[in-house]
Amino acid sequence: MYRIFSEHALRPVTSLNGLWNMRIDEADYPMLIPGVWERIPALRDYHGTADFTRTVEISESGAYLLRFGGVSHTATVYWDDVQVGWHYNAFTAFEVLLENVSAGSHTLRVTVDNRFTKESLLHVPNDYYTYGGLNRPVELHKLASARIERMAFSCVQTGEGAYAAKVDIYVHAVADSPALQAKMTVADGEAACDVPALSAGEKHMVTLTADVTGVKPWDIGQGNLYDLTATLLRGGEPVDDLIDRVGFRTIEIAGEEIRLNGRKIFIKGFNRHEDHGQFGSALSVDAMMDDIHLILGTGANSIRTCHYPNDPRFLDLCDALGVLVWEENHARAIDIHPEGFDDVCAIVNEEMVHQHMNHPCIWVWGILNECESETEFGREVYRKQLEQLRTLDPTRPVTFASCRFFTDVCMDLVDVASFNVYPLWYHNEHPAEYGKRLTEWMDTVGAANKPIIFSEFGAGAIAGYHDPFGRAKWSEERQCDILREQLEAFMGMARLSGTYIWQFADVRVADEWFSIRPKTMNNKGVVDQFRRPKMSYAVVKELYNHR
Ligand code: ADA
Repeated sequence: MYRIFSEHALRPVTSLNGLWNMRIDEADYPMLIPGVWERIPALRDYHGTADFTRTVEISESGAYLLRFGGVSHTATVYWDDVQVGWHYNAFTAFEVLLENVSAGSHTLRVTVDNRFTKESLLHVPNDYYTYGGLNRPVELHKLASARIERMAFSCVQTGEGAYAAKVDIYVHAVADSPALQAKMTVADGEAACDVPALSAGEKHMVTLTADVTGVKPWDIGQGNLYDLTATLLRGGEPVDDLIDRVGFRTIEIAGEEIRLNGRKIFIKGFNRHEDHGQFGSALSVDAMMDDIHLILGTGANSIRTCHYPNDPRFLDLCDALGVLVWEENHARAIDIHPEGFDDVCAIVNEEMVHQHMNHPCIWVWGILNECESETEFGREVYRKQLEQLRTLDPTRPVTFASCRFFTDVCMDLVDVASFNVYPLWYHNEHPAEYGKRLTEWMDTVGAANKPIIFSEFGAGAIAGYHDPFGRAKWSEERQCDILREQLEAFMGMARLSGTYIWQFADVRVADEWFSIRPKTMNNKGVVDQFRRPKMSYAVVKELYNHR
């Protein structure tokens, strides 16, 4: 399912995962969904379109909702050969409302396109791979005349184990709906209010607050979660429901400090792509869990979702295991000038925050990794998107990872200043000297009195390559040397509030990057694409466990 727990006790939800038929150029392939076509050897390098089709049996006529966790990268959805939906970008979910569906057999078809066209502004040839398929779960919901579209949870601490919980409940009238009651329970708190009569299609938001006591805070390694249940009732009879899992914690930026539950913390993280040598971008929950165990095994406490919103099931696991997450929108060093770029980013930003803001693991929102933050044009793009994030979610700090060394003009716009640095890999200045020089400059251009994070650093190693004559670059030994020098330097810098190693695992990259990426992969992982640890895994484990 879309989450690792059931979001509905009342609303009937059917999983549409499983065997679909995929057709490419008159050829038919059985495809297990979630899945990407690159898992079929003959289609490993296929860039194009494919039709994914399955039959859906409807037992009771009425209104239904299709929910796609992610389709890579463009989806056109047909119901009985009538187009009913469209979505761009593989890393956020989307819904399709089906009204007046008759009982019987229906055909669901999704035309998937992973080509790099001029319309594709975010998925471009890049240092990660754009797979093709239904990379996340698919669900069918049976709707009543009114539904809870989503909830937005936040909390303020009022005492030891005591919080004021606030929940915005977004109601959507699927058909004309008489007045209802909305009710919310979380921990030992509950609240209710009236919802006015709504005409079909109308939406209405109500806010409920409740004091909770005796809760265990969510913290690093303490994934204390509580079911948040919202219910719509008519005359005391439940009409619809929505269940989420929330955590009670506080994140605040106090000068140069990042504070979790009032305590200064140091972020020890990894960058992790949704990519696996066996699953492509459609990792199973088991594979996600194994990744988290491997990351926690080094003593790390955080994961950066480079460079796009992650699967909600992965975020659920980070919630449950107490792993801090830097989640960011979908962008990696891309052109921000094309017409429509602002609009497509605004959509991804809204989908990311609306869909993921209740995850306690997310401590910061990021945008536009290594984009044009050194020009006035770029500054306006960053300013607008950071402002959008703050409006969508005033409870979390915002940041972005820059690579505009000594030229960035956006450091004053963020709550946390972050840079991607690669001393001893892309240049030879010693990490301690480079880090000091860069942070001192950052403090003169807007980062002063803010936390600074080095959001990427690392080195490449071809898994299994051991230089017989020394410690050549791309040998595992050299990766150990470089990561050791970087980590010892950066973790010893009082000015830094955190480090994210680039990167957890080797990942596939676009074919166009072959000439600068051996094996057409980004080989800076401390484990290979099948999660086999390199020698550097032990170096990180030694150093991340020191602090
Ligand atoms: C950049 C970028 C990463 C990756 C890295 C590298 O910092 O943000 O996605 O490409 O460089 O491996 O060089």
